[in-house]
Amino acid sequence: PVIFTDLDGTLLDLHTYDPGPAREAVARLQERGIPIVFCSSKTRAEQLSYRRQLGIRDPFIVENGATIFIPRGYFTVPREARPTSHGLEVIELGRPAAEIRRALREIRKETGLSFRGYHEMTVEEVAELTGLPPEAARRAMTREYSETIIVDFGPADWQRFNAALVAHGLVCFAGGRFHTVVGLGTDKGQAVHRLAELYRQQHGAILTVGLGDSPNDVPMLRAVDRPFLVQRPDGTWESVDVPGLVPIPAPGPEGWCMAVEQLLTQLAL
Ligand code: 2M8
Ligand code: MG
Ligand code: MG
Repeated sequence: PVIFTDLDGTLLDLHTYDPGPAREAVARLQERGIPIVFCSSKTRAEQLSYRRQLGIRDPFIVENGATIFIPRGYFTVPREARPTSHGLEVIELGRPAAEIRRALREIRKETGLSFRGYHEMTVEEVAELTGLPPEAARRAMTREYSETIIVDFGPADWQRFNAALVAHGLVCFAGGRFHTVVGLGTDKGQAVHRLAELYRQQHGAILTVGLGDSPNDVPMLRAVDRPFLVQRPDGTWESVDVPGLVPIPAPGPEGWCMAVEQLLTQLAL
């Protein structure tokens, strides 16, 4: 199998950003040579830091499906990727962050709707808002293919906002707490399909597994053979429509462990 996993609220605790008990489950997968592919709204800088911390060397999908990073030499099959820094190859699927930020400023003028992006805040503000230490807040702000926004308007204005986004070739996804804007057509699911195809070219048939907690995980959960949904910290599940979905009766990293346990038992691994 290949595991595609969300980070915040799934592998990481939504509030402490720590994998806690999931470290052990990560190690169990690694002992069995099972790839763990991060698929999150987090940036390249943020994900590199967690990969280092957990000793994970597999490809990773950043900024809500906007880009795939692959360690050089990981696949030997031909692929449309170009070399970049840190010994990585990149497959860009989304739009550059600078374009997204420019369009968001235009949308604000056109609609009069009130929202703020990370790029309009100080490191201290983002740290305060997210509960991340300043260094980690800086990594979250180093966005290459998306912008995270905090909206200051009610449900009635969402239709207008979404229409303006589409007119500018953009789309917005709800994460665990905030909203992240990416290029239209970008989502976690299409990145999973693309990367799963590379695994298939390299290894033949593979079983794909997905773990998530939030609405932005739905396209990823729909793209995999075995979709798992962990609980929110309050012990409820996000209401999502995914065929074959397995709800796990525990939140975040605790649920992550239970899902891995279930999977390894089912596959007799
Ligand atoms: C944003 O992601 C979260 C998790 O899905 C969200 O949208 O609620 C992103 O900006 C991410 O890069 C950042 O680390 C996180 C901090 O909570 O917020
Ligand atoms: Mg999440
Ligand atoms: Mg996420």
